[in-house]
Amino acid sequence: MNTAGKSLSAAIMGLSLLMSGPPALAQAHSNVRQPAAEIHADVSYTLKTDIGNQGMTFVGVGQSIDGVVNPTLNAKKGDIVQITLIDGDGAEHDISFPDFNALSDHVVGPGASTVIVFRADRDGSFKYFCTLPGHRAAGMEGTITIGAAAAAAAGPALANISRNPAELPAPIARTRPAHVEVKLVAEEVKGRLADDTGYNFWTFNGKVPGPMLRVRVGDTVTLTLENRKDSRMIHSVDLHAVTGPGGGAALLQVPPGQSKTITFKALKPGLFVYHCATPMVANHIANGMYGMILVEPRQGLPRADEEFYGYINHFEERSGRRKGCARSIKV
Ligand SMILES: [Cu+2]
Repeated sequence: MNTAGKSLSAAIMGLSLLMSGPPALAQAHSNVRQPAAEIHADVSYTLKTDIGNQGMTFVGVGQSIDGVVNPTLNAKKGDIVQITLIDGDGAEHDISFPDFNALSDHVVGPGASTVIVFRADRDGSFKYFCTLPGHRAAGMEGTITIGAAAAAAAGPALANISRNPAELPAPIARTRPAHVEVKLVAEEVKGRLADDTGYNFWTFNGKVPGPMLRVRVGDTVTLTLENRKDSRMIHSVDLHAVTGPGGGAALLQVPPGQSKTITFKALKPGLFVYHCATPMVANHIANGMYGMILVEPRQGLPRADEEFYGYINHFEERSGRRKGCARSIKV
């Protein structure tokens, strides 16, 4: 995710050669300064234009805004803000911060760039956009927040809900079946999907994927699913290692604030998925409710130097101009 723009690093390194001064309009306002070498910017951002399936947009390059569409820029009151605009699509564009009388030169042609510098002399949230006819309406608009508004917009830091791939149970050393107890907790948690973007994940045990379960053929497994009191949804578990109805899901539909338990015998060796199987099932899975159960064969598995556990999933942020909500999800 957010890989767009990374290939531009070479282009950015060469930017000092390409810097052009602000246009005539800018010189009419003392607020806007020529980006001469002696000016020290307190905050600098690079934006690259893009025309794609989200319409026309600015895409952040580098720092915390890398790959973010129409990113919210932040500065403190009094900061000298430097904006570098790169033409990423070849069409003609510019960038304007009208509240600070800052308007860039036009950029035309792939890789062309320009720089504007202005002083953020007021607190608040202000728009930036491309002034070419129709471009703002097509999506080239974002926000810069200055001062207290910036702190409020940033909000509390969002937790990383990704499970550490090194977090998995050790290989099973015993040679006889055992009775194994497993507890899963359905938790709906707001976590970090990308910089500046939170998402309400539905999880097993607070992380995605859910914990890896590890048993041996012949083991008897007692599995308890608790659904936290603050959940909004019913949740369940369907283990593909379980041959009973719905892989256990028929007995494990758990309303918020309750727990249910099943007992099953691990009959077949293999690596099986488990997931929430509460309608709409695909929604519960896409929101993070999946994991794996490894049923080791009687003789165990060949030794490995290292073991890792993970899933690849894919979230797409389609919100474009309205960052902060990821709407369309594929797993
Ligand atoms: Cu669920």
